[in-house]
Amino acid sequence: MLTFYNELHAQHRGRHEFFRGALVPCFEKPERADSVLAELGRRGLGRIVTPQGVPLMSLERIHTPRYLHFLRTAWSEWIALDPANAGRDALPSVWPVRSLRHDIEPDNFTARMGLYSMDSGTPLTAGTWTAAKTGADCAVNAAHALRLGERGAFVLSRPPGHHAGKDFFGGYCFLNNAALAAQHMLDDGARKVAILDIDYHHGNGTQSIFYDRSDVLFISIHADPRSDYPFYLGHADERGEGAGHGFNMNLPLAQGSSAHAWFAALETACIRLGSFGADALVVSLGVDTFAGDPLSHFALQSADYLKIGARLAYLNLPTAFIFEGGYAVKELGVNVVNVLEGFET
Ligand code: SP5
Ligand code: ZN
Repeated sequence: MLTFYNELHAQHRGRHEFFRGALVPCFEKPERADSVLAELGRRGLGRIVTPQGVPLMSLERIHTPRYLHFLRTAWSEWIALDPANAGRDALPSVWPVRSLRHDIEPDNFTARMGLYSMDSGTPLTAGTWTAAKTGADCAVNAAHALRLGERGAFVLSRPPGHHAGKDFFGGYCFLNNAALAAQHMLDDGARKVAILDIDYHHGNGTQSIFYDRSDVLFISIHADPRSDYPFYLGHADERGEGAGHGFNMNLPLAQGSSAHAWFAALETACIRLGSFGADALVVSLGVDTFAGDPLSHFALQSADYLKIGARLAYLNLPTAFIFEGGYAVKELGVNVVNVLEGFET
């Protein structure tokens, strides 16, 4: 399996996220990718490739030009407000909720941070654009490799992507790598692409991007949004709208669900994937379903990730694995690489 990786991911290095009235150290940190890279090396699982840069036009297939412009220029605007900001992360503090307007982009930088975000847990830093862009490059390159005949590809990038919508960041995500990979394959001639999101958190960004489309099936297994981030999307009754009706499937599970319950949901997902008839599969691979994850409340053990990979291989589709969440840094490498090894063998 080819792994697409760019060391510039480390340019995104948030100091703090806002949590219960305090700034706490970021969970989403460069050491996460280091853990996976080290384990890939130990197991010798295929080549590691630095991606070619893709044109901004590829990102505009998913994200709005206005949002991309904001992300590219945000850091320089932030430090222009006050030179001392160079030593601080940018976090939003005001949002246009119901009854407020979204159609006029304010001049004020803080107001634009709120317009283009969904939470205060996702710091924007000096290297955020560089890291997010090179991560998106990895995703598009991996999609291209599948179109050229590879059976599997792994996108080892950060920040993650599945919470980011067409014009907003949040949940540690800025550019939706899974959506970019799926769209690239469609633009390159695939007729139908499925996205299976197995991160602990619902992939609200990916769902919202494809909600009215029938050429992309989105399926997500995640913690019930009544109790867990992103809270406001991910319920079982969200099935898609218009032409997309029937092409969105949410499989929420209660906090504390067993590995057995999780694998039953995976089986439901695989049956729908089989009937869809996709030309390719994108997996949003979060391993925050691990029993030892500091943010989450599922019960998967390291050996379970081998079983996931094996089950997905049985679907017999060209598959791109996109790294999403997972915060138990020490075990992260083993858990992620177990999925890839289970897929390969
Ligand atoms: C990609 C991904 O997994 N994003 C997850 C975003 C979750 N954001 C909310 C985190 C809340 C932090 N809770 C700290 C609990 C410490 N016990
Ligand atoms: Zn997650």
